[in-house]
Amino acid sequence: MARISFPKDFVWGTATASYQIEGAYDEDGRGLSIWDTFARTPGKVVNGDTGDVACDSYHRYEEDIALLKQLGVKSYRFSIAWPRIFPQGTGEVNEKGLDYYRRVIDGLIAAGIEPAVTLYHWDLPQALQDKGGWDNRETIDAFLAYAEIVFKAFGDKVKSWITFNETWCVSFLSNFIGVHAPGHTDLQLATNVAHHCLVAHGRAVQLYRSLNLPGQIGTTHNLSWSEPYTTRPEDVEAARRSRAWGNEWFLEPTLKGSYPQFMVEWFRGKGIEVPILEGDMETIGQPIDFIGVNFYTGGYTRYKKDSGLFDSEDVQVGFDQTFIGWNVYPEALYKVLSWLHEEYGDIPIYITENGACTDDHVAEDGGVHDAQRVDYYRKHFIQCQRLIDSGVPLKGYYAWSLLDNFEWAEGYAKRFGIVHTDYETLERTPKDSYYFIQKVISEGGFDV
Ligand code: PNW
Repeated sequence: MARISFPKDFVWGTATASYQIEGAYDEDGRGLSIWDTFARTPGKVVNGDTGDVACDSYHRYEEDIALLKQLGVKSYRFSIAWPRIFPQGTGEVNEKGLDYYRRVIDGLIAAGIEPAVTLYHWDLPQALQDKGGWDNRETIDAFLAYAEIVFKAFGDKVKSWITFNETWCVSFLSNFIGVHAPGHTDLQLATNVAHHCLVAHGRAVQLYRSLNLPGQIGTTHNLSWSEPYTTRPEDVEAARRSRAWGNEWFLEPTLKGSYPQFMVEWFRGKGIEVPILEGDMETIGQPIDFIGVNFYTGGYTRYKKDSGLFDSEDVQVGFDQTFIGWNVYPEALYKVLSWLHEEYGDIPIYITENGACTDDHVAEDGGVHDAQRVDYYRKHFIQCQRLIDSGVPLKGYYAWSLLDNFEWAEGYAKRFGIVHTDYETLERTPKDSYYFIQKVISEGGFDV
C-alpha cells in the first residue's frame, strides 16, 4: 500500500461558469450573450436545451455555497457574466449585476472559501458580436472597460483572477470547428479571434497591475497531449503539430511573447496570417502570476495525408472512454505538465478544471454512484502527486464541476458534476465522487 498525500497549502477547489449554472437569463437587467443566441438556433445544442434556467444558481447560490463548505474546499472558481454587468457590452453599468456577484463573493468569504474569478467564460454580450465580436479589435477595449469595473468592485476581496477560460475553445472550437457560439467555420476568423483574446488578456493583466490590487492574475488554457501512434517520423510530426495547435499556440504567446514559428509557417501555407500589430506580442507576454490548465484527455495521433488542418488523425484505440467519448489518459496529465514546466520554467500551475462525464442517475438508495468518475479522479490525483514529487510547481486543483450543468453544445445530456442536479426540481444530490473528494481533502490524501 502507498499513500498519496498533498501539501498542507495545496489549494483544493471546484469550478463552474456563469452561463452553465446561473439561469435567470433575463433577470435584473441581464443582456443577451452569444450563448443565448446560439442555444436558440435550431440544431446547435442537443435537445434544443438552453441556459435559461440551468441550475438556477442565480437564486440558489446559498445552497451551492453550503455544498462547497461541506465539501471542505479552500477555493471556488466561478465566472462573471459580462452581460449582467454591461447588458449591451459597453455603456452603462448594471448595478444589479454587480450586486449578485457581491452576494456570491461575500457568501463565499463568510463560509471561509476563497473566490477565484474568471472574467471571460464564453458569454460575450450579443451586442458586441453584432459588431464583429472578437474579430473586431474594439471588443478588446470593451473587455478592458468591463474588467476595470469588476476589478474595482471586487479587487479587494477576490485574490485570484483568471482573464480567459480556454482561448482555444473561444477561437478555434467556436469560429473554425464551429460547434460553440458564435458557430463560424472560418480559419482566418478563428486565428484573429485567438490573437485578439490574447491581446485582451495581456491588457487586462497590465490594467490589474496598474490598480495595485492585493491578488494574483493569470489565464487558463485547455491543454491535451497527443502521443505519436507509432515512432515513424511522419506520426511523430503529426502528433507534434496537434500538440502545437492545442498547447503552444496559446502557451508560447502567454509565457514567452511569441507564436511557435513552425506553426506560423504551417498556417501561412494555408493562406492564414496572424493579425499582429506593433506591440501586441509584448502586451500578450506580460508576466503573469500563474498559469491555469484545464485538462481532460489525450490520445494517439498519426499522419494522414489531406486529413483535417494538419494531415493527421486521432486513433481511438487502447483507452477507456467517458460518457462524452473522451479518452481516459491520466498519464497524459503528467506528461503535459512536466513538459510545460520544462519548456516554460517555474511558473506556478493550477489545474483549473479536470473531471469526467458519466451517465449518472439517482439510485433507489438515494445516492448517485458515479464509480467511473471516482476512478477518474483517483487516477488523476495520483498523477498530481507524481508531478509534485518531481518538482513541478502544481499549487492547486479544481474539480470540474461542482454541479451537473449546461454542458454547452451537449446541453443537459452530459453530466460532469460531483453533485447531481435534478433538472425538474433543481434539487442537488452529492454523488459518491463528492464524498471521495471530501475525504481526500479532509485527510490530506488517500491510500492506493
Ligand atoms: C471545458 N471540446 O469545455 C470548459 O471550460 C467547461 O466550461 C466545460 O463544461 C468543460 O470543459 C467540459 O467540457 C470544453 O469539445 C468543451 O474540445 C468542449 C471541448 C473542450 C473543452
